[in-house]
Amino acid sequence: MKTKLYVLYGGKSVEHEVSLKTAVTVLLSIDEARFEVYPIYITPDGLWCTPGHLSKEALTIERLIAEPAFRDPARSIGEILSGVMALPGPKVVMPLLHGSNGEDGTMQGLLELLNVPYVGNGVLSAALTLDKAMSKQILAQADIQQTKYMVSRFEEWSMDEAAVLRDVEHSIGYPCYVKPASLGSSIGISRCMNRGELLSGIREAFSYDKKLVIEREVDGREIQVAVIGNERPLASFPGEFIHEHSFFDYESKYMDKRLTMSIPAKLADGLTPRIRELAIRAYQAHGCEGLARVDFFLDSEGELFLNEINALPGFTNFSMYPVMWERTDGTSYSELIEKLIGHAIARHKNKQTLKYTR
Ligand code: G1L
Repeated sequence: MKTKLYVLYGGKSVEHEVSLKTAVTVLLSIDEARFEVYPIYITPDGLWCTPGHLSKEALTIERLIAEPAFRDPARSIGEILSGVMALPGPKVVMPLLHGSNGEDGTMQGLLELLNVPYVGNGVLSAALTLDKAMSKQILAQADIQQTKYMVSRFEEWSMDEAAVLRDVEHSIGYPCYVKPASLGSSIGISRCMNRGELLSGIREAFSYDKKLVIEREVDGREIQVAVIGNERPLASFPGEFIHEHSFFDYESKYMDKRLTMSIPAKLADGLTPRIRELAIRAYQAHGCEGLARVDFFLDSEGELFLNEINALPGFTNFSMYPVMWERTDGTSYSELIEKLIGHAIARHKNKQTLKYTR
């Protein structure tokens, strides 16, 4: 019996469109001889649509969001998923969702409760990697070098703005970046060169989140590593993302055509194995499973700083993560998806062997 693959996409998120694009790419690359594919669309309002089987020939972004079957928002998430899970045969879920209703561990929690295998990180690592402040604590604990940073909460900001500004200037300095702690994309992020910019940057960021991280800029190269696996993760060759501007915004971040990738990145002797090992250490420190992309800065003195770990990296066929694997060991996009599904099923199977009674 073919494995039923449920692909969750769309979602109540600023990255709705990115998710649609990703879903089309993923769906087109699935081997229909091995999987029976059921797309499940989540509308921008967060309504779940009834899954309908869709063959590749019929697939476009327009169809994915306009097909009447997918336009029929069912009554509840529970109803849809419990219906789906009651069907016979092996199943796996692939959540292609970004933002606070999918990437932060809540969707993973729902799938755990349903006891169905799902691709990607579990509850803990999904939640930890989404929260930049938590992630920085984990990295500090693991002794992995990061740029200078501080965390600011809205409560303290609203009590004494001037004190927070002084604190940033004293312990971080300029140029610095102000970021909402828990948004996946570049939304709400500002680069600040002086007090005026810092003030408006902090106000802007607080409109997205009650918690911010403020980081010292590292002037250097951006090096990324793709990591895959559960207990024994593997790291790809480092890749370098070369971009024209000193800061890329939400727009350009996902414009595949503007990306210039150098893989393997040209690095001094000994640095490549060090970066790959650091990426795996960061991955394990967060308890990651399935996959993550680990991003570094390399400054002009050759110092390496871990920038962030991304549990849901860009995942179209032009994105860094799949391309890094292709260049590392020849894994194609569709093979990569099958590997990830394999890790999802292995993790699930492994968990079934645990005892829950004394
Ligand atoms: F399913 C995977 F492989 F775990 C997976 C899921 C989601 C990989 C990458 C992504 N990425 C995204 O969903 C996205 C944030 C790029 C689009 Cl919404």
